[in-house]
Amino acid sequence: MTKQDELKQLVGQEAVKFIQDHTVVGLGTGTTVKFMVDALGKRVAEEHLSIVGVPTSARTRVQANSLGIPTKGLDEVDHIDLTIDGADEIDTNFQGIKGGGAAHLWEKIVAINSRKNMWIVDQSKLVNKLGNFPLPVEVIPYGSRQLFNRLKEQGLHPEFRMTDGKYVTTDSDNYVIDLHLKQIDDPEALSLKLDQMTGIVEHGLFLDIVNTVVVGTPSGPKVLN
Ligand code: ABF
Repeated sequence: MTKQDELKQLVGQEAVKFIQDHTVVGLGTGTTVKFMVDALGKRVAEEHLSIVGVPTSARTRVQANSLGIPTKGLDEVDHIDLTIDGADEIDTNFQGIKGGGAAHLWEKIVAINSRKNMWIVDQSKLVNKLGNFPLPVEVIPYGSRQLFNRLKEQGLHPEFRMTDGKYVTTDSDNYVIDLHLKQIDDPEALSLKLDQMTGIVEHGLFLDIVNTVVVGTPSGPKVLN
């Protein structure tokens, strides 16, 4: 296990301590969350916890179910008490970029329907300014090439996310375009601009969403509120 994975496992295990019995928990996506779900499955089995997980991706649902964690869709629960998710970048204002795993649409839908949101990250995700991580944008396939050209004309350095020569598709069968911006000086303004572009379903700027960040550091997990 790499040093980074050890930090991810550390925060995954720390995050699970915040889960109470009889709660509805939003389960994020990514390798850090994978460690958290593993730890949660252990707690559910050992303490016979009665919880419901609301997954943010098909792969998280499969993992949770395989560990005996009951899951429901977002519209099958009354509310979510706490969502625990990963992130690709978090700045000093607790603003984040998510979507490296092509799941940010469902993640954002679950997050805005959660009473509390927690991100679990290794310390490499903490940045002064967002943008070095390419900003994921989920787009409708129809007209996406025209949209790509429009993004390029606006100097947003778009690239279709591809794998093995094929478009990466999301759980909603959309495409992902990553914006290689290097630095985002005004995330709020960029968020508004992208929200107004027809064909864009959702972008990976998560602004004013998270309440608590658990950071894995060599001296142990740090809980930031
Ligand atoms: C997910 O967690 C994505 O939004 C984000 O890309 C990912 C972080 O990945 P990892 O935990 O594997 O570093 O929520």
